Formats: sequence, C-alpha cells, structure tokens
Amino acid sequence: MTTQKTDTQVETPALVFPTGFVWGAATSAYQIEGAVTTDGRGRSIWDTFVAQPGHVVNGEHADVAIDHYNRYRDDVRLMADLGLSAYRFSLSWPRIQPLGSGEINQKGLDFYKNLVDELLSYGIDPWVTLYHWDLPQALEDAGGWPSRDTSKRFADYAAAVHGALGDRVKNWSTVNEPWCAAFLGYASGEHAPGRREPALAIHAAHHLNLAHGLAMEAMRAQRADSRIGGSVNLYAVTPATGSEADQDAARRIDGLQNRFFLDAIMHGRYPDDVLADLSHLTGPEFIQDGDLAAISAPLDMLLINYYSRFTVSGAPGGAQSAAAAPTDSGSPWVGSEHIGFVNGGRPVTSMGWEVDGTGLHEVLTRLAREYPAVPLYISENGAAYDDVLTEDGAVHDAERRDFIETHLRVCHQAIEGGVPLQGYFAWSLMDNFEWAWGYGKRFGLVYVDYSAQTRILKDSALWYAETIRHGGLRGPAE
Ligand code: IFM
Repeated sequence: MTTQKTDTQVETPALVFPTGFVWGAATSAYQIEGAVTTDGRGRSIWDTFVAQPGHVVNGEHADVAIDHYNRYRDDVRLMADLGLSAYRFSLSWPRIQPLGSGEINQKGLDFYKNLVDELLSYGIDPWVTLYHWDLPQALEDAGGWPSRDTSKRFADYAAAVHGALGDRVKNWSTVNEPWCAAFLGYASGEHAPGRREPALAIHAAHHLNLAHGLAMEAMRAQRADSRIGGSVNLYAVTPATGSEADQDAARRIDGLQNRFFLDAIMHGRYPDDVLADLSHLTGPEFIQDGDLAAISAPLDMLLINYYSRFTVSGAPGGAQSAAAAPTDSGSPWVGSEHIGFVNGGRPVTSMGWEVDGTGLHEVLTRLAREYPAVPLYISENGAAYDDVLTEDGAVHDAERRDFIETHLRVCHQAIEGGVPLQGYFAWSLMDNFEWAWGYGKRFGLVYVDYSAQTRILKDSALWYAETIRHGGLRGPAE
C-alpha cells in the first residue's frame, strides 16, 4: 500500500491492515483486579509473595491494584471509547477455584461472566487467558509447578471455566509466558513463589507446557468451536560478537527462552542442545510418555509477547543484564548463568529494555519459517516510560506512541511478507502492578492515578484509537 490523498485531502492510511485484523489491548487479573479477599477469592502465590519483605520495590502489593474488580464497567466503557475490537484479560484461578482443586466459587466465576457480557454488549471480543501467574497457594503448598499434579489440576480448572464461559468466549490462551512462571518463579526467585531451585525450575517449565497440552485436550473435548493457543514471550537473540563463546551464548539463551517452548508446543520435542545444557542438573525423567504428544496437539493460534532483543556474551565476566531484577534474586538462566547481557546501544524503556522493532520482525519471520501454518497474534507489546501527568491534565507519552507505531509498522511489513499475523494487543490497557517492580513502571495506554483511582487517556491511547479507526497507520515513518 502506498500513501494516498483523496481529492478532498482526507488522508487515508498509508499502511492498511487486513480486514478483520484484531486491534486489542491486554491486562492480567492480579495486576489490575484488587479485591483479593472479596467474594470468596482464595489466596494466590502472589498474595503470599508480596507480603514478604524484599520481594517488591517499596513493599508494594496488589490488594487494591487498580480496583478493576469494582470498576470493570467503567473500564470496559474506556475500551469502547478507544474502539478496541478485542480485550485480552486473564482469569484469576484462586478467584474461581480458591484451593486450585475441588469446589468452584460461583461468585468468582460470575465476575468473569459479567465482565464478558459487558464486553460483548459493546461488541468487544473477550480473549481469555487461563493462567497469568497467580497460582492458588494451596497448589504451591502441594509442590507448585515442579509437581506434575499441578498440570492435571490446571486441566480440571480449564474445563470448569471453559464449560461455563465457552458459549460466549471464543478465543482462549492457556498459559501466559511459561518461561517467566518457571524460571523467574522457581530459579531466580524474582517472582512468586520466590524459590531458587534451578533443577526444579526445569521441571516446572515442562509442567507448564504439559498444563497447556492437557488443558487444550480437556477444552476440545467440550466443544470444537473454541480457538485455543498458548502465549509465549519470545526474544530476538544476537551474539555480542562473532566469537565462538558469544555464538554459544546466543544458542543457549535462544534455546532456553524460545526453543524450549516453541519446539515442544509446535514440534513435540525438546531441543537436544538445551537438554544437554541442562543435563548436569536433571535427566529427562520428568518427561513422561505421551507428554509431548499432548503438548504439541495442533493449536488454533500462537500468541506472542514481544518486548525486546537480547545481545549476549559468553566471555568470562561478560556484561550485566540490562534487565536486571529490582530485588535481590538469583539467575533465571538455568545452566547458562555465566552469560552476560550486553547493551546493544539502542534507546531503552524505563525497564532498561532496548527498543528494537527489527527484533520483532526477526521473531515473526522465524515463526513463519520454522513453525509455519499457524495464525499468529501479538498478545503483548508495549513499553514502560516515566509518564508525567501535566498541568493540562494530559500525559504526553510520545515515546510510547513511537514504540507502538514502530512495532505496528513491523507487523505490517511482516504481513506484507506473508507472515500470518492476524492481530495486535498492546500491553497494557491501563497502568498496573508491574510484579516485583510494583507501581513505579507504567505500561498503560491509560494513565491511572493510584490514589484517586482515576483513569486518563494518554496521548498514546488517543493515537491508538485513531489508528484503529483508520484500520492502519497514516503517513510514512518520521
Ligand atoms: O506486565 C508484564 C505482563 O504481566 C507479562 N508480560 C510482560 C509485562 C511487562 O513486564
């Protein structure tokens, strides 16, 4: 598509996205809902984790978060104002099944039914994620994700909610970012439950994959018309130099971050080189017959969370991670703890993450090449910046707007090149609780005043709304 002006000088989009392209924004339950003891919600590992000193910057927690549990109607109206065609959110497992097994808490389920109905009343398509890290504490007490039984409990929970909501929710994601849940939760301890047991983190990663597979099986047995996928956080990975050590570092980080999940889900195998990298910590006995067949059952779509590129060095004393944890923690890079993360010289967000749209292009074209024939969606993409609410009552977040625009341009380019990308969800709809970083990192299109609980559309939100209205991006990149 080329830039066009009609004779009346009404600008039409220069980069038009295909009809039916999904324009969305995303959140997750624990980061926004609050109401952690309301209506029978059970305790999650995050409730426990945030209550322990040293885990979250400034000792912050999400007991209230942005009070979405009580304000969801207003929040849905905001989404409608923005013109979103879809909203991706997660269900809180302990709100629905307080102990992670057994009895369902009807009031918890009703909250999501009401939310879904509210979305549908505005013509916004609900995209449900079943697990975004808030494991019921009772399941952690029974072993957590390193225990195989947790995958089975997850499949039961998935069947319960899919049975209840499957008539009105068509698009489902099983597990969000299994890498984070496994390696930040059980290796570095930066996330709940805060354990530092590298070998068990590998088992956890497998059981998160297995949970995805078993949940799909259970949901498919209930109805055939649901579209189901998993959400993985993928990175472009580059060696800092052409040296053998740096190339090996890139292979290792790509293996643990990307291929461990993609190869299992898409090809039904774990990469041999990654298993070899981990063999001093664990043998493959945690993988049982039939697991990989369940994990690799055909997907209706693959959901991709993309934020940045890793440039890595295997040289001794390499560099520090630009994305270092805010609190005292170990390394999530199990078996490859020696690897350094090098600053590649690009601008960074307030998380210290390098802004690199070309990395997204690499990720998308790689998926289309190595894991073809599955529709792709960007389920998260966005940036934290130090937003300022100015005297004019606005938030002029030009950097976030540029970030999203850059990445959308890349999406368009990938589609033109034949990548089956069918939608984009900005992370996040609203500012929220950014895990171990607390409230200091704002990712929202919508600014939240945390004490008054007011919402203000940032400039990026207004721009995104306009982009959606136009079905594409106007004008060439500046
Ligand atoms: O806020 C998180 C989200 O919960 C999962 N993906 C990355 C986001 C930014 O860190």
